[in-house]
Amino acid sequence: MSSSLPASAARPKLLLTGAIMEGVVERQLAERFTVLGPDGLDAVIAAEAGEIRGLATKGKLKVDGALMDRLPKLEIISNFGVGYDTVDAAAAAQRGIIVTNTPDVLNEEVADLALGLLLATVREIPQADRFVRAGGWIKGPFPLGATLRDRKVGIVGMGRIGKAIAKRIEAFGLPIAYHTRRPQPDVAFTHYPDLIALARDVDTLVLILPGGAATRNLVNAEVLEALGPRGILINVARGTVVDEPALLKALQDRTILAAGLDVFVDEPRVPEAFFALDNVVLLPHVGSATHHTRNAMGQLVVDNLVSWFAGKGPVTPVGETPWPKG
Ligand code: NAP
Ligand code: 8YV
Repeated sequence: MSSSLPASAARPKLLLTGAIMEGVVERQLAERFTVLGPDGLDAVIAAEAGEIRGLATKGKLKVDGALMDRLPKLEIISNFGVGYDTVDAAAAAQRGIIVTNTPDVLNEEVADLALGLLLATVREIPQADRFVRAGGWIKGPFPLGATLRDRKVGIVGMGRIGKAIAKRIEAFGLPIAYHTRRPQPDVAFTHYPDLIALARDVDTLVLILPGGAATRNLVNAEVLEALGPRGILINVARGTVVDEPALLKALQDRTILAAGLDVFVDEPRVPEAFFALDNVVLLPHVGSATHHTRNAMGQLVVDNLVSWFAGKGPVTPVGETPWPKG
């Protein structure tokens, strides 16, 4: 891998693994690069493998070591999204390939959504809306329900977005504690190295940490049991962080009170058993889904590639592939 640009490579070849954002990403990339894919991806890779120097990707398709090995000239993988659990960043690092993501520009948006989902779940806002539409109010009042007032919130993940969520929860006047592997030096909340101990001491868990092998099923039956019958689980992280069948059972058996889920294990397929439950609010992974924020994320995907191929290094490299190299 080399960061120097030969004069003949004025338009480096880029592989697009799927649609990202036509207006913001694809159009700008097409102005500067020879964009290959996403149609006929396999055939394109077979024909152009030795020429592809950049890759832009979003979500679904796994960018693993096997794919990287098919692209011997690959220098950079630019991921649309701050979470890059579909990109094997360790494999990229071993091969000297830079990985970039889209941090910070979505912090406030995702935090807003997390609080919206928390309120919707505790106060049953979608259920109340359905009640009015179905003519239920004519027959009698909507039943009294749970409150945010006496809750203690545990945040799992206290990074960029976790801190933006904490700021909002503080404004609601609720005590906060958190679980991460290492305590955060710049927050005053109580740190729990043990997630089960945190779940036992709070009644509301908000998940905002990366997906991938290291966090798979972190929130399992034991954690849900510790959270208890008043417990509310909000997941705006990744579906894989939660043992989905265990959560389903806890909601069905009412061993926790309710859940608000923006993310699922096999998106966009949501297990149908959730649809029958009135104690869960389901969203289609919309944490960052506004024009404003998706535009900013798309621009960062482009900026990383443009900066790299101008010889200026990546703008937002991930931790596994630091720049300048450590
Ligand atoms: P970040 O700044 O890197 O923060 C990640 C936090 O998670 C850190 O506090 C980290 O602390 C903690 N963490 C990492 N691995 C952990 C583990 N194994 N156990 C416990 N804690 C762990 O990331 P961010 O920008 O806040 O984004 C967080 C995640 O939110 C993303 O990776 C993505 O999955 C998700 N997300 C979802 C949406 C959506 O639309 N729903 C939108 C944006 C992001 P330690 O390293 O000390 O453990
Ligand atoms: C995106 C996200 O919707 O940034 C993330 O990690 O989960 C969301 O902002 C997603 O990455 C796009 O596929």
